[in-house]
Amino acid sequence: MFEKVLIANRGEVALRIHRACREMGIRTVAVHSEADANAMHVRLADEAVCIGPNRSRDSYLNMPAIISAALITGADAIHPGFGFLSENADFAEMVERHGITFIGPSAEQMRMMGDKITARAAAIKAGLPVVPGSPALESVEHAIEWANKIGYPVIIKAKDGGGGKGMKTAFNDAEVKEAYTMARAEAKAAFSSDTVYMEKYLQKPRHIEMQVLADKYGNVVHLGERDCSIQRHHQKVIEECPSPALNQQQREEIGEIVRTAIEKLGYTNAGTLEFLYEDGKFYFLEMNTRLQVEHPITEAISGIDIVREQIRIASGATLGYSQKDITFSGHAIECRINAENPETFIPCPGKINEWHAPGGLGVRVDSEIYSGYTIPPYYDSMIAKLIVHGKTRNAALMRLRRALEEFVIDGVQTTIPLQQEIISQAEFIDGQYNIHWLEKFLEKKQNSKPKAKDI
Ligand code: MV4
Repeated sequence: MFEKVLIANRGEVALRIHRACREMGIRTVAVHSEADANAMHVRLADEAVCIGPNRSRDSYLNMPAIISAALITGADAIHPGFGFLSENADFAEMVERHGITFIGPSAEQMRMMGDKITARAAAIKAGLPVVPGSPALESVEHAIEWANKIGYPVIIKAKDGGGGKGMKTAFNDAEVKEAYTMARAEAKAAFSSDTVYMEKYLQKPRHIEMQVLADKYGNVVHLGERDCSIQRHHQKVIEECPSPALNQQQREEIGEIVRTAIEKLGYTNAGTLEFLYEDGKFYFLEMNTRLQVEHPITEAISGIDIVREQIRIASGATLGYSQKDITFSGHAIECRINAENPETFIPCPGKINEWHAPGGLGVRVDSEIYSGYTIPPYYDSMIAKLIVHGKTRNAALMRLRRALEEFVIDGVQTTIPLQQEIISQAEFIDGQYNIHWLEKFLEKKQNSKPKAKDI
């Protein structure tokens, strides 16, 4: 097992990784920007190294600085967390070249899944149900030809896409022409490549993802699904598991399909397969080759510490259990609490005057925040994750309502009022929502507000 792990991240996930390491008797090295010198994970880590100025590209994305910090402190492994360098295959390769273990899949696997076109091809080969789609589109004519082969509506996506950038829908030939040009231009601006491809556009799907764990010896398990359909502008707001849309048979079926696909792919460490789910069918979209923000809800219902498993797998340990040993109990829901105005979503960094996190049975709060902490303006606005677990979905919902009510955050605005509103809506309570539900709800709210001329 590793003796010392460097945590190449900040915020709550840095603390999450520190906690897993300490429980395994592993020492930790925190790396931080100048703005994060007083962060909780820096205080708790056994050692800390300042790796650069405030901007992410000068610090948390600064590969030579991070690898130097690992070499100087004698760390044997690096955990990248999520965001930043977590899905950067070049970084994983560079880490390994310096004799340090990258806690994650191989650079080769990361590269294959990072390119949406090769990921789709690999998924098809591995037997996953994939949305009907095209190879790389060579021209407008080629795009129109494929749109007619697939059938309208279609969506054009960037091969290196993420967060919805470079994504355009089209409902007829004329729209394909425009969507193709726009998608390429957006992809070129946002990513290094302007290569785009096409898929059948699903109009009212849910976003359901599957968590997997795989060791280096071909042992693979899935840890069930998470329903992440409650989102706005590609930012998840509430996640839950199990999905209210699936029954036990569907869950076991997709679980086994995913498990054998991961076996065939030879993928290792933790990963998440994203699907759209519509009319009882799953459609693979892409795979995330990292730990995800919402991993704690899976931990709640499976009892498995996913970060601990990532570290064990990277160190060469065997999983030590198989699918039949995994049992799920109850229901879990997570709220991502952001320091933002709950109506405009404008980030609200600043000083936390008072902080009281909820507690009690079935309540977990993952956060780096403490009273007197100042949220720097340079990074993501997520400041806490509230995770509740109950025997049934209704019990989890009641517990979430209670925990949100108990939360005291004074000094900055947060998304808590919005989350309280969402969980009191009939559609949410009934589990009847798709990926568009939250944005439609917010639109309705905006339209029902009195306008200046009406007052
Ligand atoms: C889609 C889709 C409908 N049909 N693909 C958005 C981000 C990227 N990861 C994939 N996305 C979508 N791909 C097909 N063929 C709808 C979306 C989509 C979406 C997906 C998951 C969660 C929220 C979403 C919000 C808008 C669009």
